[in-house]
Amino acid sequence: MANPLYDTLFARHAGQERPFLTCPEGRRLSYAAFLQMAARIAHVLVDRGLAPGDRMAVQVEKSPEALALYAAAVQAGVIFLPLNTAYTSEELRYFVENSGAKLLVCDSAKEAALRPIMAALGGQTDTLGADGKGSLMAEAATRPGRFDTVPRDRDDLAAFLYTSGTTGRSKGAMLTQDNLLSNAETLVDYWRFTGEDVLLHALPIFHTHGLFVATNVILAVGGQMIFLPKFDLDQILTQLPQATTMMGVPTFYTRLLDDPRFTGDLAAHMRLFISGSAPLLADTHVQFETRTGHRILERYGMTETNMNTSNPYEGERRAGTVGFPLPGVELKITDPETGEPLPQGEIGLIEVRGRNVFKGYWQMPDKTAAELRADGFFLTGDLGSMDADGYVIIVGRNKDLIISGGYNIYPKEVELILDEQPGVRESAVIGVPHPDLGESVLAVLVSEPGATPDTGAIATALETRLARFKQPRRYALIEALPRNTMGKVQKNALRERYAAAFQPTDHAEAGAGD
Ligand code: MCA
Ligand code: AMP
Repeated sequence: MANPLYDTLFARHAGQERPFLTCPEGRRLSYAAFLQMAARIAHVLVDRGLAPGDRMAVQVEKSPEALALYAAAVQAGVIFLPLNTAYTSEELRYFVENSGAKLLVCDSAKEAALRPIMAALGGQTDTLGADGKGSLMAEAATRPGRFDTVPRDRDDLAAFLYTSGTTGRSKGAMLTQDNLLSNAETLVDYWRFTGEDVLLHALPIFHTHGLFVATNVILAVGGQMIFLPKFDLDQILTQLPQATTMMGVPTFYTRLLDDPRFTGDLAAHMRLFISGSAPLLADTHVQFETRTGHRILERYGMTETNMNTSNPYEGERRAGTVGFPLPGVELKITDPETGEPLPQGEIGLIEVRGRNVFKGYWQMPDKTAAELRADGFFLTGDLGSMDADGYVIIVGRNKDLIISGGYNIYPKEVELILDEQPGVRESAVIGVPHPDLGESVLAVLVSEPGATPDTGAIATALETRLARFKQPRRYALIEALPRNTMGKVQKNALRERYAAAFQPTDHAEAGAGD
């Protein structure tokens, strides 16, 4: 095939008037219309000087045009680099600089701040708003609705997704056409997707979950999506009767369960509910089944690997587990110290290998070598075990990661900025249980002698430096951080101490925050 990803997901629907996207305000787009839009955009990318293998950074609100930009990148052989809309200009600067992106497509509201950054790096900027308007689509409107697809190989790169690291600097995970395609095809079979499916899509499209898992699976079968700009409980309840399937992070399910309008009747016609990106509490699984009769299908993945494991479509979906390794994915549990496989039932590091596993981190050979073994096994940083029936259970993380509402936060990145703040001697950032988001961010600060850090002023200072979801929601002042004999901060002790900080009854010691 000339361009396996484009041909399999997109080209096969050319000219088809079947519906592809429905938006809540009533807008509908057929496959034919969507592909024409993508072709027009692909012409603009080429005219902007983008060649196959060049990077295009994209920080735009969710819209059909934003999705067509992804299709256009694949068709033109350009590497697609989607970025969270919550990132500040300062965060964005790093991503475009590190990736060497030649073009940035951003919201017009951010253009004034971002255009100079791109210009200084020798790149160009185009705009695309939530309403589908801006310089990109104005240009695209003047271009032909057909574009000669650029040939690509299965091993060529299709996307960079940045994922944070323990050092605080994000790493660009390089994903090939084959990584994305093989995983989409596996998931279609495993979850029994067909062209009859209508997916209720309320996830952001700048992460693996919403962009690749949800969208690629629907594209692979020629199904439909109800394309919501974001998770909105009222809209979900209104649109659910038209859908057959939904994918979400656990917060979607806890919010649905908290609403009495979400009844068994409303969900009765649904074929499948899927959850991932963060642990689904066994309690949520049970409550959901009690309310609707549906067992949520939980699966487990990562930016670097796409999806690794899934509970079965038929057969028992076991609460508190992430199911079995997917076909084509090898999974082993190893001793974190020695790397040796552990006997069944023991807890160790989860390692995975398969066509789904990425090619490495962009221009970071040392980090790649540290996490991707020469034999192809990737060290996920997740700790888990396998039960006697082969179900994988994730028990924790070896990596210092917080997952809030499905978004990842690496404490080091936040701590480095907190440590610069007046009156702060040192800091420790931890994730503590949160009823809505699963985990939320709490910062523990140690004062400089004689100083009292002003947490209000610190919170303000962080606003321009870090995306809102990474900013601590609570601050606590402490005499000294607990350390072990090696001098390492004992975050477990802090997590225990502040475990109730975000619980509704709030007996927390921590102050200031929401
Ligand atoms: C928004 N805010 C958040 C989050 N989202 N704060 C902490 N954690 C979050 N996840 C902040 C906003 O900045 C704002 O702050 C306030 O919360 C309300 O914003 P709003 O937009 O109304 O938020 P929301 O609609 O309530 O969003 C929560 C959400 C959303 C629905 C859980 O974050 C979401 O859609 N998450 C999905 C993330 C996802 O797709 N992850 C997949 C990663 P303020 O009011 O103070 O200004 S891919 C992955 O992990 C792997 C590969 C996998 O396995 O899938
Ligand atoms: P990311 O690197 O942003 O893609 O986040 C991937 C991480 O999310 C994984 O390494 C896990 O720690 C976590 N994760 C994803 N799915 C699940 C799940 N079903 N249960 C528990 N953790 C999950």
